[in-house]
Amino acid sequence: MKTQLYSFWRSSAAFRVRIALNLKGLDYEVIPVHLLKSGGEQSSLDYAKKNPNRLVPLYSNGTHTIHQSLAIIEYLEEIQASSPLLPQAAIDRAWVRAVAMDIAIDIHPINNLRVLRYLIKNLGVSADAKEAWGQHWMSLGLASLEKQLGSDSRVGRFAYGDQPGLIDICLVPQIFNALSAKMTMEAYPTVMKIFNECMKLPAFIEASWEKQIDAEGSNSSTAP
Ligand SMILES: N[C@@H](CCC(=O)N[C@@H](CS)C(=O)NCC(=O)O)C(=O)O
Repeated sequence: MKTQLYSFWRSSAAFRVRIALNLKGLDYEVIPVHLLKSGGEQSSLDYAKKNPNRLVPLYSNGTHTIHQSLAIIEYLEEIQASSPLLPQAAIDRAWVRAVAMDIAIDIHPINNLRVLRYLIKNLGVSADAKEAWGQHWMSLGLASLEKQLGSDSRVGRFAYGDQPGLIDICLVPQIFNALSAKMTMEAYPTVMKIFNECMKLPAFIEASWEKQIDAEGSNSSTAP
């Protein structure tokens, strides 16, 4: 049975998994979950039965499901050895995981849709203040990333050497979000160099927002 990925075109976490599946050359079917329509399909009873966290992505191998993008990607790494996403040496694997977590765990969740919604609906925050919130946390995270990647000898064409891996998988969707939030990126030359290298590869291009079957156009105001 073909594996399935519950995904939303602008979801950063789903985007990560789409890139990993493409890099691994694994076939999969995308099941769109619209995060905004009718209050968000992720909150429907049907979806919540599949994933009580009410978030995308959700991966299914036909028998079992896995949530959490990083867990899905580690699973893909274990079942498909080709195109490794993690380095060989334990110390390097730890570094790659740490930098990937900086993005996926420290930067991304603070700007998630439900967090932004809570700011506006429950705390009465204005649209401008919400935007400032997003830019503040993203720029803090990106500055730290730039420092780390700009000074580490393990960085090559990609974040670790000359093959794309876990850091790149997390970095590219975050840059899509930053660009969409109209952030200026001059302060992050290493990050942007890596981003531009990644975006030359079909695995990243095919996983990107506008290539998704549920894409609605880049002017859409949907949050990531
Ligand atoms: N830590 C989770 C994060 C998943 C997540 O935050 N998904 C977002 C889209 S990027 C979502 O489904 N948001 C829906 C909502 O906030 O209601 C992962 O890495 O999979």
